[in-house]
Amino acid sequence: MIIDLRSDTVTKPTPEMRRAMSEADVGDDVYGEDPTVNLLERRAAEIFGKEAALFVPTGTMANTIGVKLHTAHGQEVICESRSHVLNYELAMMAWFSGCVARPICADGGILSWRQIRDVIRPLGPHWAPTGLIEIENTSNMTGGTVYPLETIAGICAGAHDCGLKVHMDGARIFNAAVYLGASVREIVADVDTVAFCLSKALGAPVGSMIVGTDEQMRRGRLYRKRLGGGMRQAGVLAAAGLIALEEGPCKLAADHANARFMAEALAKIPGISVDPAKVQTNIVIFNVSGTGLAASEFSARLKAKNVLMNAVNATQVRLVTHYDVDRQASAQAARIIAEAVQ
Ligand code: TLP
Repeated sequence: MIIDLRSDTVTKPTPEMRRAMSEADVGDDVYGEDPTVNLLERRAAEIFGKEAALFVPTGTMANTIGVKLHTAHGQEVICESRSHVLNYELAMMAWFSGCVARPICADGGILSWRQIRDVIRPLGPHWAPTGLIEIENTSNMTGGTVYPLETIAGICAGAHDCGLKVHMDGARIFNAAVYLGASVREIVADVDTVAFCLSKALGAPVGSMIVGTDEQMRRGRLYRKRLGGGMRQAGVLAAAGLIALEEGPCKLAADHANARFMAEALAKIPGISVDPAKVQTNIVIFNVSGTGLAASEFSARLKAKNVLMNAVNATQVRLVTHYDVDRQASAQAARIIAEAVQ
C-alpha cells in the first residue's frame, strides 16, 4: 500500500461523489445553463457571504482571475515571499495581468498591515504603483499557517483606506476556519475576492472557485473563457464539488490531528527537526539536514518504502494530511521514516 502524503490534492473522489457525478443534471455552462454549476456557485456565494461565485478548473486560474480583476498592466502585487501566486503559478501575474510581485518575507508567512504599508508605492516617475494586496490563508509553504481574524481586518482596513483591494488565496480556507473555530464568511468579511479549492483538502477530483461581487464575477467569466476555462457540461464536476463543499469541512479536524501526530512522531527521530506546537492545520514542513541526507534523497528513500512526500528545498520536506491517509497509516508512515533514516 502506498501512503501518499505529497499533497491533499491526491485524494480520490468518494463513492458518493462518483454517484453524484454520474447522476448530475447538466447544461452548457458557457451559456450559463448548467444547473449543477449554477447551484454550486450560488451555494459558494451564500457560504462565503458574498454576492456571486465562479466555478473554475484550478486554483491557479482562480488566483489569475483574482489578480486580473483588481489590477492594470504595469502595477505591483504585494504578496508574501513564499506565496503560491508568486512561486508556483508560472508567473501568471506577469503573463496574464502584466504585473510584478513585490514580495515581503513575513514570520510564519503571515503579513501584517505595518509590513504592507511600508512597501506601498504611489504613482511616481520610477516605480510600478501598487495594484493589489494578496494574502494566502492558510499559508502553504510556511506549514499551513493561519491568519488571525484581526490581522486580516487590519490589512483590509489599511488597504481600503489607500484605495487598494485585497485578494485572498484561500485554497485551504476551510482548514483555517477549522483552526480558528470561525466560519469562512467571518474570515473573508473584509476581503474583496477569495479563491478557494474544492480539489484540495475538501476532496473533489477537480475544481476551484472565486468569490466576490456580481460585477467582478461577470468580468471573471470573460477572463475564465480567455484562459480556456469555459467548460460546457461542467455539472459532472460541480456535483462532486457540491459534496466537497457541504461535507468536506467536517473531515478536516481529523487531518489536523493527524498532522500534529506526525509532527510529534517526527520530532522524536534523530536528525529531523520540527516543532509540533507550530502545526496548525494539515501541512507539516520539517528539516532533515541532521540526518545527513539532502531533502531529495530523503524523499527518494521513503519512496522506495512506499511513503510519498515532496522535498520543498535542499533541506526541507513537506507532508500534507488528507482523508485518504488515516491515523493508522500516519503511524505506519512515521515508523517507516524512523527506519529509513537509520
Ligand atoms: N498547491 C499545490 C502545489 O501547486 C504546490 C500543493 O500541492 O499544495 N494556492 C495554494 C495556496 C495552493 O497550495 C495551490 C496548489 C494553488 C493555489 C493552486 O491550485 P491548482 O493546483 O488547483 O492550480
